[in-house]
Amino acid sequence: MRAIAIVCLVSTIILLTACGGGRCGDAKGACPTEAIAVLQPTKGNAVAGTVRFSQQGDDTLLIVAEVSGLSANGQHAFHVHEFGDASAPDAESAGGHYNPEGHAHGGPDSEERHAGDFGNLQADAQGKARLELTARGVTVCGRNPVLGRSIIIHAKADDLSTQPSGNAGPRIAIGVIGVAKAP
Ligand SMILES: [Cu+2]
Ligand SMILES: [Zn+2]
Repeated sequence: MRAIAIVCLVSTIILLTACGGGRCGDAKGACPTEAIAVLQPTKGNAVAGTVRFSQQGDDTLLIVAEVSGLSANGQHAFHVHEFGDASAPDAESAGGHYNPEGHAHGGPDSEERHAGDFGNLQADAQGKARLELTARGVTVCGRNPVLGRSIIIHAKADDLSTQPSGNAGPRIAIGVIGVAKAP
């Protein structure tokens, strides 16, 4: 009896350890590592595109954004916001920048930054932008998970310093971050 109890206790501890840090997912035990957000324009805008998120190791994301409908040659702030709620026509329902560790606003390379601070997209003369970015301190569904939150694009550039959100102006597109189909 005692041996069985010990085996049970040990396997419970192993299970709990394996499920720590939000890593335990469905019955297969897998947490998704690939996510996608399909952008939809906010009211009065015409932005479209996709943003793909690929988890690299324990605390890094590779982000690939392909966006159209931006102002020609403009810079546009690009952040993860706290909520995956696109219900408001101006996307204010998405809340503020995703900031689970209580830092100040910054840019993707700043020492002090929100987890969701991804800097700016640079549009070309046709209003199209493509960005590949490696961001630290965020994952798809491990530490500081972006899954179920939203990606927002703003009308203006993020100055990477003004608190709390880089003086980036209105929200021109939003995409809710969901599980991506396996490539
Ligand atoms: Cu934003
Ligand atoms: Zn921020």
